Amino acid sequence: MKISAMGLGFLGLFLIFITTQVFKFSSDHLHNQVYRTAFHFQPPKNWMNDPNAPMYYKGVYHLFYQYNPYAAVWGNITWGHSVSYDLVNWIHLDHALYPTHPFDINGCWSGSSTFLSNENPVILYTGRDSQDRELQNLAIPKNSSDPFLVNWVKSPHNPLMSPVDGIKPDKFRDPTTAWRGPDGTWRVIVGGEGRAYLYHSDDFVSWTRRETPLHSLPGSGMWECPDFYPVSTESGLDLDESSSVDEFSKYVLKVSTYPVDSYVLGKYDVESDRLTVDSEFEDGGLDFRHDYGKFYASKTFFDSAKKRRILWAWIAETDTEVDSVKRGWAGLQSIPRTILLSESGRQLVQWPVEEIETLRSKNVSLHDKDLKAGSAVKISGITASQADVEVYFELPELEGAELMDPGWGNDARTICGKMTASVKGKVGPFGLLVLASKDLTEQTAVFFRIYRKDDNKFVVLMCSDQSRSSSREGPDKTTYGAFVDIDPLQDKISLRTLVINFVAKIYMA
Ligand code: DQQ
Repeated sequence: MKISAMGLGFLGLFLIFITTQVFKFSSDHLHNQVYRTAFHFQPPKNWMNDPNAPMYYKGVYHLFYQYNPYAAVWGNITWGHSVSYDLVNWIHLDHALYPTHPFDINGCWSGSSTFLSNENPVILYTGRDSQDRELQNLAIPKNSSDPFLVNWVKSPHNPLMSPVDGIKPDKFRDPTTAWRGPDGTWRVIVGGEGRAYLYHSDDFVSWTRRETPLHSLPGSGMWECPDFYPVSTESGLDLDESSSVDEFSKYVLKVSTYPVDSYVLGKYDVESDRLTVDSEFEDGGLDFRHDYGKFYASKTFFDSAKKRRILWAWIAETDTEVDSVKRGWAGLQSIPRTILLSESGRQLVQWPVEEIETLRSKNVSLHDKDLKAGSAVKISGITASQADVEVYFELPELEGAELMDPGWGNDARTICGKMTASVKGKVGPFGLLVLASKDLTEQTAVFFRIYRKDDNKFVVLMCSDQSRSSSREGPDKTTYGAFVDIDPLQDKISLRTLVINFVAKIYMA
């Protein structure tokens, strides 16, 4: 397998600096299984989906996750639990929550953690009862002096919130981290159909629903795994730090509507509980997403150790159920990412946590490579099935860029699907070929195209073409794409790609 930089159809000069790092393999014998990842989070076996209640407590990072203890398919949902000192190496513990009571007998579904005080973390989660009604429940650590928080006890007051007063019983789930207003009252939101229900409580046990949801958009489907948090241009903010939310800060409301995680930015007034959004979900084609590939049910937490906000998400790898069962596992978690508000305040920016760089070992660099139309530069000396690639493309002139066809609309993914890596253009495609077989019949192209718009501005389209990622029939071969908010006349195009057997995750700086 190899990685190549390609300049298909672009006449001009690129300067590329490539730092390719090969990740060290862990000695864990499971990593010898073909296709298991060595640096994304995975439990030793079986099915995993949403990340739940991530938190940092007494020097330890915790990750809980939706887990089937019996098979590599979704079902019997319990909370798996793992801990880490560095977000890279993980210790797998016993399940934290599993179906035991009428209020969660059909599954312990997603939820979040809240610190009632520094020494007092708790979990709110959704339980499904025998009639598949969704109920919100509380669990507390049995021994909060244990940094691993191994044992959890379900509150005798459960369920705390039930689907009454017109709430659809099977569309009421995934409580967020709660936050406390200056009035001392706790607030939390719960996902519903096209809305985020808002609840208040003074004691964290007795909750009252507010008449007005925190936000709603009729017809937008079930809002799974909502997430609500403040962001700033420079630092991560804790939910309770509402006082530090100034002109450089905003609030994010993220909702997961399968299979996409979208967010809106806005100002939130904690006293009136009013969220005023900058633009609506899917407003004029501007649908902001946490990611444009397989990345779902994401959840953030505030890392009090490094004062940053970290984002996790479930990556459903693209294979078939039959193959998952044969392999014995399904699902991984994204590399955790730090998340901030962009300088412009218009969108979020993310980057893999710095700890991931400790896995870099062998380094291969290429500098000042001139990429001609149809040419490819092979990067040798590495095993490309696991690599961390940084590339910078410098574009000398964009005179010849084609006009973007207005008939194409705003859907980058559709354009990428039409204009695949093998379709020549004026400025692009250029980018990387990863996980390519010797004869290039198998390859995943991560590439850019630059178009001119009517107003003579340029737009940068970024695509990830999986149509040739596998020669097998089963795996999903969707092509993904997004427009990237950079000015190619001013900025170099910089691309970071984390490559593993199953997934290539791409970050733009
Ligand atoms: N997964 C959980 C639900 C959530 C969904 C069930 C999102 O709580 O809405 O496993 O992937």
